[in-house]
Amino acid sequence: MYQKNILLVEPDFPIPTKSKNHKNFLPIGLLKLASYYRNQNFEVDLIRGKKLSDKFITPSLIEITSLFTYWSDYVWDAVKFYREHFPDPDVTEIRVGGIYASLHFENQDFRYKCKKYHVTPVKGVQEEVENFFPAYDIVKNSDNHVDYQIIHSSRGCFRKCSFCGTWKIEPEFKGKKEITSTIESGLQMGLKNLVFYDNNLFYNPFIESILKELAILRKERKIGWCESQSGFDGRVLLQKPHLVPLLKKAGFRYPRIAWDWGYDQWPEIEKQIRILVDSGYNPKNITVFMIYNWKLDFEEMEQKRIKCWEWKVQISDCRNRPLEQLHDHYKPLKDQNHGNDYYINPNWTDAEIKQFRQNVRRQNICSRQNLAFHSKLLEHKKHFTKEHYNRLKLVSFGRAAKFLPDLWIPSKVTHPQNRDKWSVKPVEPPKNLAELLDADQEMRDIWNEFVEQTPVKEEQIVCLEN
Ligand code: B12
Ligand code: SF4
Repeated sequence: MYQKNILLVEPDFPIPTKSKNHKNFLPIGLLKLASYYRNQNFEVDLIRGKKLSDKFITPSLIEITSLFTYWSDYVWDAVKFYREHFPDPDVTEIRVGGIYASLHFENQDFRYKCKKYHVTPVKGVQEEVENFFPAYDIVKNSDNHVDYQIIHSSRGCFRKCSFCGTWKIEPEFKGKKEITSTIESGLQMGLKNLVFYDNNLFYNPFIESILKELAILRKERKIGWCESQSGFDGRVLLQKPHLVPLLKKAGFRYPRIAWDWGYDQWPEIEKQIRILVDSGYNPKNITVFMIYNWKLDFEEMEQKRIKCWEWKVQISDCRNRPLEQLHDHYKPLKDQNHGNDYYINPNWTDAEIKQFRQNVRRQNICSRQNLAFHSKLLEHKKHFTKEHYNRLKLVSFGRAAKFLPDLWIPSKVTHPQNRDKWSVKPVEPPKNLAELLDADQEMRDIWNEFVEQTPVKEEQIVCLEN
């Protein structure tokens, strides 16, 4: 006999349906709560969006999770929906927890809304819930293929960077001594891949033995790949480079490091990348996190970007969204310089933010695909054949630019055309592009010579001329 009916709610966050079960957006906090309540023999249902349960009519408790502060509207929208359906707080308690709730716990507006809807706010990590293995069975069914587990092998971060909320959500650093007991139930369910949500994985004093444990599990084929969502702490990495070969043996893929501070720090970052490369990581699979729309201005961020181009690593550009920010209506194609739609740092303009984002995106494509330049027209191969495409990739910038009016070179600082106004002009290729390409004898000669001399795979083609 169930004593309580618990409804667990993930608000209708703007996550595309296809990404709902992606490793970035599983409501992991709610899955732990589900196990915790099941253990007490309570009936539990998970709702993703605004719907009523078909398992029970009146929930005794509704647990609503929250994520980014700028998604707070979705949280209150869910609260309103459920409070309207279950108006009596003595019959149905509603609690809101998770990241936004923890970061805004003391905030007046948050408190006011909690009072208005008779909501109990909950701050931070719930120790009593943490020990329960997330109820992946709720999201794992024939339509959804979850083959990974989300893990925290540590909580907190001691660095306390001013723009970051982690040390407010998880104020105390706590590291696990071993990992097998945390993951073994998941391994039995076939969840072989491990996604670490730690803020600072390397800071755990037991990280070495955890990596060794993982390396053994990997050798025994009990686990697949591992990934750390946050970057590895570069300063710890430099002090303990021997962790990187262990990381590799443990099956960590796509290593990430952060370069949040000035351009002048590039030699340090270069050393960190070198350590990763020396342990067998391909630069293409290394990502450098960079916060922008922050203290460092556009010019300096561009210099940092170009350094990453020289290293041929990927950039993950993190637009600064302050912890106080309760909305974000950023639209990549729209001019939003008035600053009402999303946060713009006084050092930046909307056009610079969008330009930097675009530059990073184009550069990442070039690094990944070994291209010397980028052209959106080249991305959409509808205008020419595969051979034309390869010919264009082979010739000098100057020659290619004759055919590709939007050709862009990563190695140069690219400002927006107007610092105060963002505009995006659609670029059209010359009408008869294929014919023009065929008519260019020199380009055909370069291509033929290349094909004759270099029996390489197509994806290895880089710009050869000049
Ligand atoms: C992993 C992570 C990501 C992942 C996954 C996010 C996710 N789904 O959680 C990815 C890579 C997608 C990501 C992306 C970004 N992130 Co992030 N991320 C994190 C990180 C490190 C952990 C988040 C986490 O653990 N989630 C899982 C939580 C919810 O589960 P849990 O902890 O096990 O849940 C416990 C409690 O929270 C509680 N609980 C949870 N829900 C509920 C509900 C109830 C009712 C109760 C009682 C309890 C409860 O109980 C659980 C058990 O103890 C946090 C930092 C941090 N330490 O929180 C930053 C963080 C959330 N990210 C942040 C940022 C800025 C970003 C980016 C915007 C970066 C960027 N500029 O590109 C992007 C956003 C992209 C986008 N789509 O908008 C900021 C948020 C700032 C803000 N203003 O909100 C944070 C706080 C880090 C920071 N720099 O300050 N991120
Ligand atoms: S090192 Fe990273 S996780 Fe730690 S406080 Fe700084 S930004 Fe946050």
